[in-house]
Amino acid sequence: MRPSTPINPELIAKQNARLEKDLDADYEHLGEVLARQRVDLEDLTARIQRLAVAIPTWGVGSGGTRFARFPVAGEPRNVFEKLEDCAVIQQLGRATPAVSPHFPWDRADDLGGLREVAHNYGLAFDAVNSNTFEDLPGQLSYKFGSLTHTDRAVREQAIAHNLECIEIGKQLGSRALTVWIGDGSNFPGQQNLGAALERYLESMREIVAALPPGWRAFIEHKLYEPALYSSVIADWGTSFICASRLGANVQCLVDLGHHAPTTNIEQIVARLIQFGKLGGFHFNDSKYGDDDLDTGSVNPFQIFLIFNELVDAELRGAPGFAPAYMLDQSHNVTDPIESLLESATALQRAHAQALMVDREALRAAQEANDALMANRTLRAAVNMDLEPAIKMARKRAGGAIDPIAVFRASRYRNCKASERPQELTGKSGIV
Ligand code: RM4
Ligand code: MN
Ligand code: MN
Repeated sequence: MRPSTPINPELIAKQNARLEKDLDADYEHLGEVLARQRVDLEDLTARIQRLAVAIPTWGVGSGGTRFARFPVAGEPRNVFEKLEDCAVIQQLGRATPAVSPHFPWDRADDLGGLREVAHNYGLAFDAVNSNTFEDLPGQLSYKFGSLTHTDRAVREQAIAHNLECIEIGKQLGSRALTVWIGDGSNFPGQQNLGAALERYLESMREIVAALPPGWRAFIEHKLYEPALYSSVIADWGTSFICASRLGANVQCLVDLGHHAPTTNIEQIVARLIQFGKLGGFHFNDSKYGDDDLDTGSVNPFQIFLIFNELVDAELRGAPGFAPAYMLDQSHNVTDPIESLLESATALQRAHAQALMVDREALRAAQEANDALMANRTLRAAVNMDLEPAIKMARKRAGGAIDPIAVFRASRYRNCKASERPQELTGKSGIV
């Protein structure tokens, strides 16, 4: 069956036709520039097309803060409507063929039907995210923790939820479980720091034992929030040691916003690659903390430096290297569809720039301790305008040369505003 297309393909074709001539000229020129550097543009374009980034289902709704949430008109009200928005992003941008669901937020009675709907949009399911940081009516409370709670009954409930997520994931065709817990403490002395981590390992052992063959579990660390004095899985060191203890199918997930400002994240990435424990990413950008701003909007150079490590690992065939790329951001003042389109492009750009790094020159400069030349080699790649390759990759894959322009011209948001009347809940919160 042909994938269903929420945006009229003729609109994409019409808009592309207007931009094609300029793109062809720019692409040809870029080809000449790259040829001078002995780089094949067609090869670069093909590599750009191969980068796949998953969309988080919670990202297509408006985000918010502890203070308020200002929903965008026509935002999705359930997982099926979220899939429709993800399909728009994929149809226009062609870099996001998978969706990462979050349970119980995305609960659906007919999982087979859900998988079918995704399939018809040309979408697959990536890592399943569990949620033991919120209470559900009638359940034991996670106020004082979940997988690390002092009460065995609460830990068992949290374990059971993760097992259910694996079961759901099996039916959706997913092959990974991402576990992020908010567990920790707000007061010095509140928690026995060692005992809490012991309980975490004990709980995770049960979850890992239930992973089907070929599945991975990703441990996501986060410095602070909701726990404000100590978090059980606060940093990559804790994440790494737990992943190492738990087995070969457990790896670390790096959410860019989950570190102290000024942390050298690319070095963390290099370490995890070196020891075969890099599971994947939640990409976003930040200035102060877990801001969940759009990827590449504040510090695109950092994303490039991370991709510099990733490309290096790929080129040298680092063992166990198969990171899952996902976005995880909160769109408080923009249209989430537009933000996610821009963010996926930011990742393609950082990836393409990293592919342009002259690895031989870099190695030579490093060997010679020529710091200036080494840094210049990196910046030479960043300074290149690779937009024609990114646009061509998208166009050839059936997407829009200018996805935001097509999205706005489609009036999709206005249509959804009348099709999806919202209930005013007055709820604040991160999602
Ligand atoms: C957390 C973390 C998790 C995400 C939740 C919604 O801060 O980033 O990945 O599932 O937010
Ligand atoms: Mn995250
Ligand atoms: Mn986060």
